[in-house]
Amino acid sequence: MNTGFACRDWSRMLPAESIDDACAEPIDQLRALAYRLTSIDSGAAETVHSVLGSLTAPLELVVAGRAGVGRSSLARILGRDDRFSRRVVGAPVVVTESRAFDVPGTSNPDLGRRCVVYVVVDAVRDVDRRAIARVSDRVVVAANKADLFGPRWDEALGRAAEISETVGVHTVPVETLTGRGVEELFAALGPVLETQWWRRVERIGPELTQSASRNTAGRDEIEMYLRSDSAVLFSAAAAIMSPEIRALRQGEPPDPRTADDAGTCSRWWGRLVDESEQAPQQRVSLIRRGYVRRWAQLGGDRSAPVATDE
Ligand SMILES: Nc1nc2c(ncn2[C@@H]2O[C@H](COP(=O)(O)OP(=O)(O)OP(=O)(O)O)[C@@H](O)[C@H]2O)c(=O)[nH]1
Ligand SMILES: [Mg+2]
Repeated sequence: MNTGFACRDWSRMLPAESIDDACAEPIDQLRALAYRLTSIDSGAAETVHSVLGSLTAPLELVVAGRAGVGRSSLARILGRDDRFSRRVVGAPVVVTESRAFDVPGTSNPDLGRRCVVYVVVDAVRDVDRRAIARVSDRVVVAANKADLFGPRWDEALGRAAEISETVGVHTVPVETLTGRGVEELFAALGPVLETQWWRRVERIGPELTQSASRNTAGRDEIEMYLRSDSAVLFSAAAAIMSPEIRALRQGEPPDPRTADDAGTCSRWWGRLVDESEQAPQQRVSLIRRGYVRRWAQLGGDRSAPVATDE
């Protein structure tokens, strides 16, 4: 799904019109690495193939909630809509429905690492709050049966805003009977699915590093790849898309258009590496490294380096 809005922050590292365009070169480079490794180190080649496979594996979206809230109706609508037959950078979106939460005598379902549409009707119970909190980085709440909130859509929007306030998660009113609100739900789900996809990209560096330590024959090729602009910028784009980084980005300098801008960005993130103890350091340093690469790509003067790369 080429949602294109809200979460275009990957373009700070991989400037492009669309997420598919942004990722085409990094994915080609991974394919080229797999090809080079085939004749040298089949174990390492297999790791790269499996990393590539993870990027196009289905992204699961599970519709969850208590019994009778409209899970089946909503899963049907989402599953049938052709916006969902599109892909997130090659990964198809697959809609499933979970067992009901809060059924006496049964345990609540485990939503795993999937993206979630959590359906509530009017009352939000503790069980809903707990379930939503557990998946808060990858969920949109659907306040279904909006027709029951009142005859006017304003009332549904107001109620959804109240629910959002209570659960701390984007909440969209929907009416699965009529399809009303589904458009807005799709719009809210795009960034959630894309964010989850970028988490796959975040696994590439660690997987390849591990493979390099195991597979001696392919080690040089893998390490050379990991140092390349393509690999650094792909990982940095993934780091910048991670929800864990969001709060830290307050006051970040604007999108870099010149080498100077990129230098400013790299110094800004460099200070976070030094100063902030709570910051997810690995992501922060990846982002800083990404800006150093952008600085060089934008024509930064290498004889007066903005910052070291490692
Ligand atoms: N008024 C109203 N009723 C709805 C709406 N959406 C679903 N329903 C009704 O709610 C009931 C439950 O809908 P389902 O889609 O079966 O909900 P579910 O969560 O899958 O239910 P179980 O599988 O039985 O737990 C059905 O009678 C639907 O017709 C809606 O937008 N407005
Ligand atoms: Mg059902």
